Amino acid sequence: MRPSNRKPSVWGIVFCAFLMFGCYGIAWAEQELLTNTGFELPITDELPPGWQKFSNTDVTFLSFGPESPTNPNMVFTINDESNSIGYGLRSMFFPAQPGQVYLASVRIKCADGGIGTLYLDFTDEKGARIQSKTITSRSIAWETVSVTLEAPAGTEMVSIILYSQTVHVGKVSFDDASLVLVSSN
Ligand SMILES: [Ca+2]
Repeated sequence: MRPSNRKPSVWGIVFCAFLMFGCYGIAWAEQELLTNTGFELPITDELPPGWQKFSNTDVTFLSFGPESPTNPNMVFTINDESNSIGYGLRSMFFPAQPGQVYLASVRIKCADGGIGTLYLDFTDEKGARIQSKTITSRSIAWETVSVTLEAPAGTEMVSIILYSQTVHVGKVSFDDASLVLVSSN
C-alpha cells in the first residue's frame, strides 16, 4: 500500500462542504407539514392523497390534471359555475398549539372571472373554526400568495383550505401549497 500522504482533492473538499452545508440547510429549513403539496400523486377515492373535501363541496366541480396539453405538471382546479355555492379542498389537520405562528402559501391562477382564496385555519379538536386568515387572488398568471397567523387560545389543529367562494364564478387553479410552523412562543 502507498503511504497515505495524498492531499484531499479539491472535489473532495467541495463534496464535504456540500454535505455540511446541506445538513445545516435541512436543520434550518422550516418543516413542510403538507404531503402532496403539488398534486402530483395519483388520485385515490376521488381526491388527491393528503387532501379532503372542504365542508359539503361537490367534488364533481373539482378537477386534477396537467397544467396544459404541453405541461405535465399537475394542478388542482375548481370549476365554480355557481354564484350561490362554494367549493374547496382542505389539507389534513395537524396538531397545533396557541402561540405558534404558521405560514401558509399556494400558487393561484384564475380564468373566466374566477377568484381563488387561501385560508389558514385554526380549529378546535372537532375541526370547528376558532380563527382563520385569508388571502385572495384574481391573477390570470400564476401568483404566489401567503398568509401568516398566530394560533389563538383554544387552538388544537391547523389546516389550510383552497377555495372558490360562494359568490364567485369561474375557474381557479392551485399548485405548490405549503404549511409550515415558523415560530413557537
Ligand atoms: Ca403540481
